[in-house]
Amino acid sequence: MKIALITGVTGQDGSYLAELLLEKGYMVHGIKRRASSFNTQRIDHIYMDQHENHVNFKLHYGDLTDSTNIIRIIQEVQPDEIYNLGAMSHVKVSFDSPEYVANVDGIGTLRILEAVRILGLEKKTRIYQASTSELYGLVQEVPQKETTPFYPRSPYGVAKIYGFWITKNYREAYKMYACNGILFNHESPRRGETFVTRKITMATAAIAHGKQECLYLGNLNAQRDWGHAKDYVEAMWLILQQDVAEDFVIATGVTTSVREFVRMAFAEIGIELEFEGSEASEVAKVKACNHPDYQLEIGKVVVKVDPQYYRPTEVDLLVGDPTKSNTQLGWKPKYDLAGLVKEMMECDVALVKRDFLLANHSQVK
Ligand code: NDP
Ligand code: GDR
Repeated sequence: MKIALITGVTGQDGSYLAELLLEKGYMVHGIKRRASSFNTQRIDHIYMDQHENHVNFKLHYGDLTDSTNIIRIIQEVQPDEIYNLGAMSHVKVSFDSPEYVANVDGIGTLRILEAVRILGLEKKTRIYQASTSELYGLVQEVPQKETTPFYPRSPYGVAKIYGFWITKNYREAYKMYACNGILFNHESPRRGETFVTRKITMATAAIAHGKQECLYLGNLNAQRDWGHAKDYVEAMWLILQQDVAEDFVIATGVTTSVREFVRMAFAEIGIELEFEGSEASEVAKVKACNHPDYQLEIGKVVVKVDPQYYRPTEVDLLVGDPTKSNTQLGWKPKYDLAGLVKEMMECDVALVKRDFLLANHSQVK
C-alpha cells in the first residue's frame, strides 16, 4: 500500500486529491491547521473514525510555518509521495499579508523539501509542488508553456516562484524526485467562496432566488484558463508516476473573460444579461428571464463593478499550452467550461434552496 501525505488537505484540491488517492488504494495522511471552528467540511465525507479497523485516511495537526511539526509528521508517516498543496492561495489577499504568504507559500515549500532531506528520505519520497500560472503574470508569451519566462504580479506569485525554484533546485542538487505542476485556474463546487467563479455562481443563484440584490465584482476583462479541479488532481498524481521527475503545465488551452463567465452562469439558469458601460461604471442588466421559477424584472441591474476588488497589479491574460502534459502524461481534461459552470450552478442553486428550506422550516407543515 502506497502512503501519501497531503498538505492543504482541507482545501479544494486537497479534498479531491484525497478522494482520488483513496480510490487508488493509498493510505492517505493529511495535514490540517488548528482552527477555532471546524474547517474540514470538504473532507468530512471521507473522514474515518480512528478507532475503526483498516483506517486509511488520517489527519494530523500541523502548519507549513512550523518546521518541527513538518519534520515530525514526515518522520512518522514515511510517505512515498508528498503533495504540497497547503498555501495562502488568494492573490488579492496576498497584497494584504505579503510576509505571511512568503513564509507559507515560499519557505513552507523549503520546509517540506528540507525535512525529506534531513530524514534521509530523498530516494524514497516523491514530492509534488503546487505551482501556478500566476508565475507567468505579466504576459510574455501566449499561450504559456513550460519554457515561458516568469513575471509574477503579486506577493502570492512571488512567493510561489520561490517554491518553484527551490523544488527544481532540490531536484538537481540532491537528485530528489521533486516536481512542479504549473496549474492554471481550476474550479469546482468546492471552490472557496471568495474566488471569482464561485463568487459568481453563488451570487447568481442567490439573485435568482431573491436572496441577493446585486453582485459586485472587480476587473471583468481579466481572462483565465479555467478547468475543473477533479481533472487537475488526476494530473498531480500522474506527475509523480513518471520515470523521470519533470515540471508540467496543466491547462485546458481555452481562455475566457470574467465577464463571459458571469454571462454563462446566469444563462445556465435561463437569465440573459446585457452589459453596458465600461471599466468602473460597467453594469449588467437582465435582458430576458426564461426560467419559470425566477421573476427577475427586465432591466434590473444585477452586476456592478466595484474597484475595491481591483488588484494593485493584475494578471490580464492566462492561457496554457498543455501539449507536454497531453503527450507525456497522457492527461486530458474531461470537463469543458460549460460543464464546469453547469455543475457549479446546480450545486449553488441547490444550496440556496436548502438554506431557504432550513430558514423556513418552522413554517413548513
Ligand atoms: P485552497 O485555498 O482551497 O486550500 C489551501 C489549503 O492550504 C487549505 O487546506 C488551507 O487550510 C491550507 N493552508 C493554508 N495556510 C496553511 C498553512 N500555513 N499551513 C498549512 N496549511 C495551510 O486552495 P486550492 O485547493 O485551490 O489550491 C491548492 C494549491 O494549489 C495551493 O497551493 C494553491 O496556491 C495552488 N494552486 C491553485 C490553483 C487553483 O486554481 N485552485 C491553481 C494553481 C495553483 P485551511 O482550510 O485551514 O484554510
Ligand atoms: P486568481 O483567481 O487570482 O486567478 O488566482 P480569482 O478567482 O481570485 O481571480 C480571477 C480573476 O478575476 C478577477 N476578478 C475577481 N476576483 C475575485 N477573487 N473577486 C472579484 O470580485 C473579482 N472580480 C474580478 C481577478 O482580478 C482576477 O483577474 C487563482 C487562485 O486559485 C490561485 O491560488 C492560483 O494560483 C491561480 O488561480 C492560478
